[in-house]
Amino acid sequence: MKSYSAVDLGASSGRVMVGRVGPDSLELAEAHRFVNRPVRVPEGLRWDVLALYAGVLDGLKAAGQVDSVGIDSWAVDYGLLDADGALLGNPVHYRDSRTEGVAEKVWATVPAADLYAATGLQYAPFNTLYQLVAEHVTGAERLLLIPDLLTYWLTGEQGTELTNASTTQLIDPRTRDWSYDIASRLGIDLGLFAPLRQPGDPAGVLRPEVLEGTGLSGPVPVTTVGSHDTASAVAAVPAAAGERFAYICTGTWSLAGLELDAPVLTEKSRAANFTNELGLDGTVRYLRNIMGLWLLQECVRAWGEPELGALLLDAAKAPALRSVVDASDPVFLAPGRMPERIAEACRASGQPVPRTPGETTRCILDSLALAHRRAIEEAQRLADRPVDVVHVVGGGTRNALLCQLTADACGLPVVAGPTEAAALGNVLVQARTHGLVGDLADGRTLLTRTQPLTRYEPQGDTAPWRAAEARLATG
Ligand code: LFR
Repeated sequence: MKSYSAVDLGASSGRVMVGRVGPDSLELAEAHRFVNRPVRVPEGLRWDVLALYAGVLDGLKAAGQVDSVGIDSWAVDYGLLDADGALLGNPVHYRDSRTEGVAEKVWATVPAADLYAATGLQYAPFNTLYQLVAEHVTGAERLLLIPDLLTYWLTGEQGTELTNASTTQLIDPRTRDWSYDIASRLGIDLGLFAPLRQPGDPAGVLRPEVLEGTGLSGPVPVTTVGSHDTASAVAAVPAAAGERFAYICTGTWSLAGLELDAPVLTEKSRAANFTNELGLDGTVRYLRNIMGLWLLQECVRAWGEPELGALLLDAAKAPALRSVVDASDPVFLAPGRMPERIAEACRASGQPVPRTPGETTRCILDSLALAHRRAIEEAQRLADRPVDVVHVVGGGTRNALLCQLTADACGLPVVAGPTEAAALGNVLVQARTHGLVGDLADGRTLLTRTQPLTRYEPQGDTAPWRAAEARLATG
């Protein structure tokens, strides 16, 4: 048996999990969980990255002695360092408004079609590329993506992990290397980035001060994992050998799509705003970003944090598919006024406005299930890869209503679990470096044998979902 600490930072909470892995066993336990509370200061929305680092250190201490540590987090955001390696300011939150209107400026230099052909990345205002153009970086020597920044603080070593680097929109998904041409046309200095690292590569050992602060005895290696949380989560999709599957990574976001061997860079794919992010072992995550449970989190915040269980019961009783919104629409990206914004969207498309929190919650869950359906249908068509089952992983697996609605909307069985998929994918990559598991498929087989999964069969036919889809298209 070996033990691994998996640090997994999400947009609303961070956790340090301990995975214990043997030749035919895999157990995951939570050592420490802490809130990730972005802070709004006069200049904008910022990550409190020092609080996150403190949470990581507390977590490593609580986890105790392990054979290795791996870090994953949300994508696209970064810290800038000076020539001495000191952090220059708090990392900017991807929901900050500084990238508003930046894409149009970028497209005047590099047309959107050229950008997609070169990078395969969806348009999202927060892609690192647009953030860098908005920021006009001066005075920085180094840019480290969030998991790479924390790895640097833990080990003193710098690198740029590939799966997360692919979300910058500066990577060519065919060569899996930098897109030198795009960077030079936009005047982005790729020298800011540390050398690329692959999942499985060593990332140094915990520094003496870290050992002292956490009570661990060295050397404790840090292993590069799929440091984009979605890369780690997809690595932990418990697909059986040969299964034709789609996946949905649920949490603050819903990331719905397929695992492919090669990117899809067609004009149709660009028009449908599908992304080609890089995964483990040469795979491509072909998916669409859907706003996810963010919509509900923001409503719950606006309603003064009512109890979620009661809200979901009310939602289950509320009339189905009465009103739906486009849950992929970037209008829902920024924080604030979410119940009002959802009401406005319903009104604008000529649908009844939800009146109670229960009705609004139902509208959100129906809208998410509908967006899941659309993404999975379109991904199959665009990639010419039919599927038989949808795997739902991540925090949304706890929401039985969402899982059932997703099965109904897709007209496909949903297999829900594991909930801590990102941490499990993180652990599996570390275990691989010790030879405890083989390739991606072996890791997945181990998950199917060791993790509790719940199956939801589709109920009814998909006609009401198709009708709701049509309503949204013409609204
Ligand atoms: C999910 C995620 C998504 C990415 C978004 C912003 O946590 O990493 O994959 O598009 O956050 O970074």
